[in-house]
Amino acid sequence: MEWLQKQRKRIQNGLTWSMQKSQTRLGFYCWMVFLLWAKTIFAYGVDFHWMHAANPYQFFLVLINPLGFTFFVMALPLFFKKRPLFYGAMLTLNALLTTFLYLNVVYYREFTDFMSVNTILTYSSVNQGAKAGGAVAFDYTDIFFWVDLIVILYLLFRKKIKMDGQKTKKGRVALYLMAAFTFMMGNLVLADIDRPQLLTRQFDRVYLVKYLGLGPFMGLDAYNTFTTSQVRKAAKPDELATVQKYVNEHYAGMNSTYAGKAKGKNVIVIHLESFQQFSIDRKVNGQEVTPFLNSLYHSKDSLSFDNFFHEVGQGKTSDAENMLETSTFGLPQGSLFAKLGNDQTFQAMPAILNQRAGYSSAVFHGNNGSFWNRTNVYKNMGYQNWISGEYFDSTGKRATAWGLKDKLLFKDSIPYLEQLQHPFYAKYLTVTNHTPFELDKEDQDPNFQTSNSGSKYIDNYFVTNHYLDQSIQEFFTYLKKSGLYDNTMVVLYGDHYGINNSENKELAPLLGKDPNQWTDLDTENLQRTPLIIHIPGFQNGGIQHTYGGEIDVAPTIEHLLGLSSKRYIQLGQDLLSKNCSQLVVMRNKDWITPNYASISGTIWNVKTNTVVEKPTEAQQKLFKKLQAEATEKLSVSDSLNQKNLLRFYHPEGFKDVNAASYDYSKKDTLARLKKASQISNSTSVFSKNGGQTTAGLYQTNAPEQNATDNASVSQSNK
Ligand code: GP9
Ligand code: MN
Repeated sequence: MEWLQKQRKRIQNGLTWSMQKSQTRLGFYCWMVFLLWAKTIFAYGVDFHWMHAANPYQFFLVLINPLGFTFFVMALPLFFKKRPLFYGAMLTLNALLTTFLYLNVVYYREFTDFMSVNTILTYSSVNQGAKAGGAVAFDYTDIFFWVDLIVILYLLFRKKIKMDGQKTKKGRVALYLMAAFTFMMGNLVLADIDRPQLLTRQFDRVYLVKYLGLGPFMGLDAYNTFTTSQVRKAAKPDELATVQKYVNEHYAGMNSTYAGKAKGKNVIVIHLESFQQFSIDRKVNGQEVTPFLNSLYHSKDSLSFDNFFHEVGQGKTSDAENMLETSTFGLPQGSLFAKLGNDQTFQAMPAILNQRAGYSSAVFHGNNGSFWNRTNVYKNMGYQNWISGEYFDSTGKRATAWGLKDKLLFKDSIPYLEQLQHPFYAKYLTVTNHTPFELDKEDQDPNFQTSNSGSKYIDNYFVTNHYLDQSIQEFFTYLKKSGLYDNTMVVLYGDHYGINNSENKELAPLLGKDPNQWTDLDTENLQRTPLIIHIPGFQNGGIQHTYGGEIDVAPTIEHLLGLSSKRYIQLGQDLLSKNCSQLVVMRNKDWITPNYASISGTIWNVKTNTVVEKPTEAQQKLFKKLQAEATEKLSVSDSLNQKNLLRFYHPEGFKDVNAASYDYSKKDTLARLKKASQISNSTSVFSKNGGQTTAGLYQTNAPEQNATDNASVSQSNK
């Protein structure tokens, strides 16, 4: 009893104290900031799952990030002299910021993503507005967002909070604003320590909110949207003519030895995260790091490339994806997916293959759907299914920091893969071989002993390489058992480097090189990633030495499928074509050919690994020409993408993709796949297997496999 009274007294004292404090304008201002901060943190925790903050440092940033912005915005009414104006503006701003927060809460519940300026402006077209509206998920805890406003209004009305007539001095308000701004900048610096290049790369809306808060994210997004829309507004249809001319002049044609050799087959693209060519055929402690990939690489059924380069910029994985899907480059800065992906017109592989040859399509990936803005981009590319991290059980040891472990991704994807109608175009984005290449002991092969290089990245890298290799092998075993293998072309490629230049000293001896003799060309040579196009039964494969890059994959695949790429705006060339130029252009304007390379303006002789010190006149002319070609290729791509010129281009037989017609929610996807499998001429593996799942055929030695209770389409089909 006594205790209760004590507590009551305490609460009363607290209330009196806060009432006193709120009687001044400064006190009222602080209270407002505190309330908005508390509401934001509440939303962060309850609805946004702390934006997947992974360590105390990130949690700290999450806790402080609403402060700078809120202090800044709420200080503005302090400039007002009149009492009603000051209090009115304070309440209005609180209501506006709360509405903004609350809209994001509701949106996030449906889409696991934050609203961008674009989603607000084009809500109905991009995100199936009607459906989204119908699906709005309210929760009883939502009252928390509004209760403070009601209470304050009541207290003001009952004069429990008296309106302070004393105006705050202008200089003082300016000081508050400056302090708040400095706080925001400090926040940015702290964020950049944990996630360098946060602003330039702009990975993901969830990341930006985690590090900077909702307000600054919205400001940044508004700025991006504005600059992009300015560039696009200025663009004219005839600018497309320059691009078209370039494409016509550079079309390399098909090679009849290979054209159509995979016609009608399913296509599975396996994106080997951070996997570099030097790991192929690499032995560590006398043991192959990736024995299965090596066997694919050397198979007679594979067209394998040993001079294939990644060409990504800051958009890393997303740039690689963009190149493979569209045969155009990423942007000079940042990620095209993140910056332009919301409303970009794509004429990409899933739509092309669907419209030309009736392919269904899906992407499988174990990370959040929103990462790299994939959910919006995939809709604009015409992907029918986006099976992202939200579909899988990624709890406990089933995931690394980058999402579901590869062995589990492949296994848990089967209930969806087996439902796809044939032919299909499916993409798997692996993640376990991602820096820092950490893998739980239980997942490591006890029979594989990694290097002892002096760099933990390199030693870890081989471990995750080996894990990736095993996961691919398990997947291939399933493909064979399920019968998918024989009618499927599998394209495997490494998206970009995994080992940073800072590790080259430790890497050199493993590659049989002297670290002291390491050159810039050696670094450039490391930018090779594997490209293996495996066509079961082909028998006419072998290792191709053609120089090429990620930009060239789409036309190569199209031609293998017997579809000419000539009518599309694609900047790459079929790597199997006899006319392939073999000039590989990097995103930073460097380039490499079978004979020469330009690295930061210095020309290297590729064959001798030396700088071309005194070029002959003919050489000078050649280098100038090659540089001009490289620069032109990039600028054509940038003009095309930044101005969104494809919206003016209508290739023969190509219908614009309607992003609004795709729904990636798990519920809708399950229903859609199930429905397709029920029609009498269904061609899915599931249907061919007599309406039975083939998931039981999948074998993995992943120790976490049984911890899953994934809802499978197959089960819901029974
Ligand atoms: C995340 C994965 C990694 O989903 O694709 O992207 P990256 O960091 O390699 O660009
Ligand atoms: Mn990547």
